[in-house]
Amino acid sequence: MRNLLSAVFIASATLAGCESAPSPSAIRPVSSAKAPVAQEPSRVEVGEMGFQPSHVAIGANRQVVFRRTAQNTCATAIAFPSLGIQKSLPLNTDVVVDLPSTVRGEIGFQCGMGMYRGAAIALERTQ
Ligand SMILES: [Cu+2]
Repeated sequence: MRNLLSAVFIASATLAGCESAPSPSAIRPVSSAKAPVAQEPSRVEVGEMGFQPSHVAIGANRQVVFRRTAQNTCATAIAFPSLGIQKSLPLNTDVVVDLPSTVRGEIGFQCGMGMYRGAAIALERTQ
């Protein structure tokens, strides 16, 4: 009888211990790691025929990714003359251009020598 009582006592103490000591992860609110989804940067491929697409809309993140995929193109650099931005375009490498958050409307870009031209169209910020 004494053994049974002590067994019950131990069992209930163990249960109480479990209930009174929740792990920190159990009370932490579920994190919304997926939300909100960051906007994908707009992409422009730089090939033998120039920019594809030549006109690209950019969103709130104000980013354009250029990727040169052709060896034989004079567009080995990307320039945004009105913003004083110029970056070289290594072959098959993503080059991210961050435009100022203040830009609005159509912002022209071109290859290093100005033969190929295009434009990024900055949409109004949604927030
Ligand atoms: Cu060129």
